[in-house]
Amino acid sequence: MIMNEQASIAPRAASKRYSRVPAVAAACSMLITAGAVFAGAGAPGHGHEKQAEEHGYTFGRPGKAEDVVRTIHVEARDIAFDPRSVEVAPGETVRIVIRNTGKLEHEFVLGDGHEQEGHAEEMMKMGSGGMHMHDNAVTVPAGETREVVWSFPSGPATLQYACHVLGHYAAGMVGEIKVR
Ligand SMILES: [Cu+2]
Repeated sequence: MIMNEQASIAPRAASKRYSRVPAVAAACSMLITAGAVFAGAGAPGHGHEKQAEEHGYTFGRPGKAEDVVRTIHVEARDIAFDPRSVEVAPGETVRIVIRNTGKLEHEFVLGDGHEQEGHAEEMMKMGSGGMHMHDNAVTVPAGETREVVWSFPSGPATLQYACHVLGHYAAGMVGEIKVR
């Protein structure tokens, strides 16, 4: 009974992956097949694609360096972003370079309102020593530079970039990304 259920679930999982990432699926059809077999046996999935799926980004996806069409520079100060608003085209893959010119550590978290709320909650749970390693978020120590490569949604949207170091978001350390 259980084996039959697993056998019917595995092919669906495989075809779903295939439709989401045709290039990867084509290059790694052997691995996908093997992955489906392991999924049927109850082994956990792994990798970038799986992480994005689990995280459920609703505001685009992690970008690939080779797809980058332009670079946007954002300065993180004590306590604000400059500029406070940027514009990108729908579907565009952009490299965002964040330079911390302040004396405090800052974060750059890209997302919609829901994502910002979730991230703020995570930071509260972890306390002031919390660190984040997500595709859409970086921690930028004072005097340093980090980057995020992001593929924006194919339709119009309004997103945010925010710093969730305790008190910074409330102090107005947030910017707007207009996708249009
Ligand atoms: Cu900050």
